[in-house]
Amino acid sequence: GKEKWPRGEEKVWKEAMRDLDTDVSSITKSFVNHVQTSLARQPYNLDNLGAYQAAALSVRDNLLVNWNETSLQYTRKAPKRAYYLSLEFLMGRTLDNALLNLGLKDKYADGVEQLGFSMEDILDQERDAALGNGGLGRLAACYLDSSASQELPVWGYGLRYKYGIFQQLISPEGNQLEAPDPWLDNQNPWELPRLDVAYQVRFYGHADRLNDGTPRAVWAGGQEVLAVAYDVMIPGCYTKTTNNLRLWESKPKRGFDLNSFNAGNYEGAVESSNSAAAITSVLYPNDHTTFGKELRLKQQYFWTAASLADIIRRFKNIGKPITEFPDYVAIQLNDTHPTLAIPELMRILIDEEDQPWATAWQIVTNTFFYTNHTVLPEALEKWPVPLLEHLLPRHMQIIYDINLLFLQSVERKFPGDRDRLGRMSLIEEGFPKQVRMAFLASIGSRKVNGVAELHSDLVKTTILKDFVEFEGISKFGNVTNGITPRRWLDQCNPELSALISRTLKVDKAVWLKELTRLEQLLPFAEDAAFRAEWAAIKQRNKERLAHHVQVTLGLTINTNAMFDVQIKRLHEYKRQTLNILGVIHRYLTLKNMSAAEKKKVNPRVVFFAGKAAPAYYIAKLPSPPNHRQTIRLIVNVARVINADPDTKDLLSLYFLPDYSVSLAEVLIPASDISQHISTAGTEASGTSNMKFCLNGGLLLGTVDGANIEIAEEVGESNVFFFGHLTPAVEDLRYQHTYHPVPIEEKCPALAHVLNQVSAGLFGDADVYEPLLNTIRQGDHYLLSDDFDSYIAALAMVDEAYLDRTEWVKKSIRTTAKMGKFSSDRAIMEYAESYWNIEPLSVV
Ligand code: Z16
Repeated sequence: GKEKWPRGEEKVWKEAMRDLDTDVSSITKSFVNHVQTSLARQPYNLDNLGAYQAAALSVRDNLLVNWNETSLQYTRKAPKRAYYLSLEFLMGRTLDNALLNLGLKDKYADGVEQLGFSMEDILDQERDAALGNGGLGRLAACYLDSSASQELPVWGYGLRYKYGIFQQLISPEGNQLEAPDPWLDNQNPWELPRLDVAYQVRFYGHADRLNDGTPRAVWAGGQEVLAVAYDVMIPGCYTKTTNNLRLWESKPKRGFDLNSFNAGNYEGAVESSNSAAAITSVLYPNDHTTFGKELRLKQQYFWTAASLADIIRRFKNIGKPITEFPDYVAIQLNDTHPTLAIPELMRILIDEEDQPWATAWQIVTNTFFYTNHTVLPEALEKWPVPLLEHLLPRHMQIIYDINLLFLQSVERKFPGDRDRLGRMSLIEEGFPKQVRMAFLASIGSRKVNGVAELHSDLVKTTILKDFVEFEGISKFGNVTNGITPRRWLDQCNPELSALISRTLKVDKAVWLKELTRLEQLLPFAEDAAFRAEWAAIKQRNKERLAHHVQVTLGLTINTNAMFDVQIKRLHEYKRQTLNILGVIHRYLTLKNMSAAEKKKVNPRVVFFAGKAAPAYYIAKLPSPPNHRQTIRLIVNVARVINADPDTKDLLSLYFLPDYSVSLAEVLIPASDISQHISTAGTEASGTSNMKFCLNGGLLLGTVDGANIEIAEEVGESNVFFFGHLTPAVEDLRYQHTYHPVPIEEKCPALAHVLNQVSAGLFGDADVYEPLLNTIRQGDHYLLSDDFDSYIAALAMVDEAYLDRTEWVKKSIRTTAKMGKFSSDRAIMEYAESYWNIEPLSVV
C-alpha cells in the first residue's frame, strides 16, 4: 500500500517545496550559506575558487529542483523516451551555461559583485569537463542541450572517466607532451553520486547453451564488477525541463577480494580491486584509430550493460509486456562504440526474459538507431574474435547466431553470390578473425544515418552499399549535425547576441530557440551603422583573444591583422600540414617583396590549436611520421617567422597549446576566416565550421562535409572553396600509385616550400623528412593536387578583406543564414523521424 503523503502538515511541505527565490538578496544568502555550510569555509578569506564553488552549489540547487520535477513527470506520464549512448561527452564548463539557461546570469553577477567578486573571475575558475576527443563528443553535448531546451525526454549515458582527454603541453622544441587531466580533483558540483543505483557487470567466465529447444544459454563465472551511477544535470534553456546525463563509474564488487586477503595475499586482493576501478579510469585519446585493446572493449561492454540494465528496470516499472519495449524506448548509438548493446539486449531477452529468438530480434531492431561518423577505413571498429570469445563468451555466440541467420537471408535474396556473403559477413576472415562492428550496428538497428548530406551519400555508396541493396534505401538516412546556439553564440559572444536581440527587436529567448529568425538580419547588411557595430564587436572579440594569449602565454598579438584560425584535432586527413605549408609559402613570398609591394599587404595572424593522438612506440621500430611532427613544424615555423623583422608585422603564427571547449569559446568569436580543409570526402561533417560562421567568421574550405551545406545556405559568394571534389579523389590516388609525377613537375610551388623546409630554414631538417616524404611519395591526402588552388583561395581571401565594407556584409549574411545548423533542428529530426518521441512540458 502507498504511504500517506504528505506525512505531516501539507501547508508546511507545500510552502517549503516551492521553487527557490531568485531575487538578488536570496541569491547572496544562498551563496553565503553554501560558503558556511557546504564548503565549511570562513567568508572573510574566501578566494575565487571558493566563490566559484559556492556559486556553483547555489545554482545547482535550482537545477536540482527542476531536475527532480522533470524526473517525476517522466515517471508519472511514462512517455516514450530516447537514450543517447555515447562514450564521449565533451561538456566544457557548466556554470555560465546553467546561469544563462536559467535566465539568472545578471542576478548572480549582481549578487557576487555585491560580495566583492567578479563574475568573469569566478567563471574562469571552473575546469572543463573534457570527457571526449573532439567533434563526436561535443556533438553529444550539444544534443543534450537541445533535447532539454525543446522539452524532449532524452537522457545521455556515458562513462565517468577519472581522467578526461590529456592536457597538452608543448615543449620548447615543439614536441607535444601529454599530462593527465585530473578534472575531479576539486570536487565536481555538477554531479550527484547515486550510490544506490548500481548494477553488476560480468566479464569472462563461460557460456553454456541449454539445448532444450530454446535459444537460451547460461553465462556464469568470471569476474563481476559494479557500475555505480553519477548523474549530471542538463538544464534546458528557459524551461523547467532538466534532463539527466548518467555516467557510470566502475568499482570492485566488494572492496577487495576477501579470500585472497584472508590467505595473506594482500597484494593480490588489492590488484583485483585495481582492475575493476581501471575500467573507468581514463578516456582513450584516439579519435580516428582503433587499437584492439582489451580495456577499451571492457569499457564498451561495462557501459552498455549498465545502461541497458538501467533502461530495462525503468521500463519494467511501467508494467508493460516486454514486447512493447520499442514503444517506450529508443536508443541512439553514437558511432559503433556502443554496438555491444545489440547482442546484450538479445542476451537479456533470450536468457533472462525467455523470449523466442525472432521476438527478441524484432524488439532489438525496433529499439536501436545507429549514427555513423566516419568512412575512413582505419577508423571503423573491428574486434578480434578470440578477444570477444574470452571476455564475452555469450555475446560471441549471439553474434555468430545473428550472422548465420543474416547470411541465410542474404543467400535467399542473392542465391549463389558467395562474394557478397563474404563482403557482408559480420565476421571478417583473417588471422585473427574480426567482428565488423559497423555491420552489426547496421543490421541491428531500425535506422542508420550519416552526419551531413555528402557523408550520408558516401556511407550508402561505399561502406554500407551491400546493406542498402539488401535492406532497401529507406533504412539509410541523413541528419546533418548541428550546434547549440546557446553556448556557441549567446554564451561565447554576448555582445553579438545582444546586438542581434536589439536589431530583431525580440528577446533572445525567442531567436535562440528559433534560429532561422536570424535571416531577419539580412537587410541590415546594407545599414552602415549596423555594419560598424558588427565590425566593432568582432574587433573587441579579437582583443579579448589577444588579452587571453597575453595573460596565459605572455605573447603580444597584433589585433590590427586578419585572424585566420584552424582549430581541431590534428590528423592527416584534416591537413594542418597544407595550412602550415601555405604559411611558409606566404612567408617566402613576403621575403621577396619590395617595400612598396608590402604596403599593399594586409597583416595576417594565423592561429592553430589542437591535440594529436599520443604516439605509441612499438619497441625498436621508429615511430611513423604523423601529425605530432606537424605540431613541431608549426612551432618552429612560428619561432622563425615571428622573429623576422622583414615580415613580422605582416605575418605571425601561433600554436595555442591545450585546445579545449573553453579555449574554443574565446577563439571562435575572434576569427575573421577559419580553415576546414580536409581532403574531399574525408571529413564526415565538421561542426566547428558551423560555430565560426554563426559568429560571423567566413569559411575557407574544401567541398566536403557540412561545408557544402553551409555554402548552400549562405551562398557560394560568401565562402572560399578550393580543391578537388570527392569523385576525383579516388582517381587521383590511383594516379599517385600507378603513374606518379615528380612533385617538381606537378606542383613547383609546393616543391619549393618542401625544399626550403628540407634545407633547414626552420631547423631540425631531418626531423621533418618523413613527414615531407608522405607528400612527395604516395600523398594519400592529395596535398600536391590541391596546393595551387589552396594558394589561389588564400589570395582571394586577402583580396576580399581589402574591401572591408564588402567583407562585413559577407560576415552579416553568413550569420543570418546559419539557422539550419542549430542542433535544435537536428535533434527534432531525430525525435520525429527516428525515435518517435514528443516534447513533454514540465510546469
Ligand atoms: C569524431 O570526433 C568524429 C568521427 C569519428 O569517427 C570519431 C570521432 Cl572521435 C567526428 C567527425 O570526424 C566529424 O566530421 C563530425 O563532425 C563529428 O564526428 C560529429 O559527427
